[in-house]
Amino acid sequence: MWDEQGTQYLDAFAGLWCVNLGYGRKELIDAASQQMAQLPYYNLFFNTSTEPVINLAKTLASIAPAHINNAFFCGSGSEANDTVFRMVRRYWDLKQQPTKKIFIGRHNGYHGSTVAGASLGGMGYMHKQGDLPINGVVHINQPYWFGEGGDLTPEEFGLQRAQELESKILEIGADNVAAFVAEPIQGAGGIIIPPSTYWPEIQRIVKKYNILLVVDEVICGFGRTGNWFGCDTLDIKADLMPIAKGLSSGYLPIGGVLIADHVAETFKQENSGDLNHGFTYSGHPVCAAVALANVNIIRDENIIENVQQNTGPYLAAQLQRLSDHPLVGEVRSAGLLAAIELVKDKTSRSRFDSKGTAGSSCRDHALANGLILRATGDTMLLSPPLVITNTEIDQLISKISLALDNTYNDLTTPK
Ligand code: PXG
Repeated sequence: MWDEQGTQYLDAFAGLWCVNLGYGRKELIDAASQQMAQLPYYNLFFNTSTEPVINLAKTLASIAPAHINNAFFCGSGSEANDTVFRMVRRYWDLKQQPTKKIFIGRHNGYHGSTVAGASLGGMGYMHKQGDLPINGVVHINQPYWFGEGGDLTPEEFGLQRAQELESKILEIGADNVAAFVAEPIQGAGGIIIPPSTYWPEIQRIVKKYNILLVVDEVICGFGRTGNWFGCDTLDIKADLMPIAKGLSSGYLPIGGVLIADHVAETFKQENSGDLNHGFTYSGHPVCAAVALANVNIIRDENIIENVQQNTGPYLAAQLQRLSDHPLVGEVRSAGLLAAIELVKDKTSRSRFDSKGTAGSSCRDHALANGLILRATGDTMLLSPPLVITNTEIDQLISKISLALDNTYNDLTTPK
């Protein structure tokens, strides 16, 4: 990318976790203009559909886990989570279990900025505005070992945090709980990769208490973690998967919810009636055409295999070399999603302060050095386009090294 002065940047954040094919892919631009010329708009409401939407749905069914073969389309990740909210409650009504209405999300989870999305998410700074969360949404703690694990091993901690779900269900009563909602790996919250014990235990619990499992794939989906979905990487069987961002590489706004067969069947049964939900731009044909072209390129150019076998492991190995840096408490990654924790003391994992000074200083030094990344507190976040090469990863690492050195100097030089 180049700014208005012509300064060049490496965008190691892919716009906002989304420009997975990188900027300037002609095929995506052509897909948009061709569809625009052929049919710029038609709705999906009255038993009608359009070709790009039908083909996109078919293609998504072919790449999603085997038990997922239906899609609902909308305009964004937030709308996808609002759709989940309405769909899940309607599902339990149709199942004759109308008391199952409460959603359990996680503190520091992110599911969007609409009323339902921000409520399902657990961002305190969002909840403070507008009296959120709305009724019927509660939260448990996150599986963030580095920040909150204390003296427990990651495995012990992962189990403990997963078991908070069971305690919460017992407190509310399983007959009142509709769904558990979580990202496979938290994105905006700080690229938090749960300990290996976490997801197996969560899945045991949702099964035991007959709770739907909503796995938000808005960031993890479409190759980010080295498989089509975060669910594939972490071996999670979801009932509903919100998607957006990498679905179109951000070229046009489109989101959706991928729906497991047993849930979709409930809505298709005779006497179920319509789910009275949808948006003017649900399955917008131009957005769908671009999404379809995007998914086809990811598949035909073996981009996911390359992330899994080449660039992902290469990034992990290069990041590992930064762990000796005095500021670095941990590096972690899954595919091309990576975090660097900045600390004052490596052993106790303590921070310089609670204001995220180290993180924002590192981000500013990186930017001054031509590298775009994001800081959440003192956690540096990387989510480069999936087409990044190993040579570009070398450039990324040398720019981060310099930013770390400059940050360390700032923090340790007496003023
Ligand atoms: N779910 C997840 C997991 C997300 O990351 C959304 C839903 C909402 O998608 P839309 O398309 O409505 O924005 C997201 C979005 C950040 C940041 O600061 C992250 C997102 C959005 C804005 C800022 O990292 N993620």
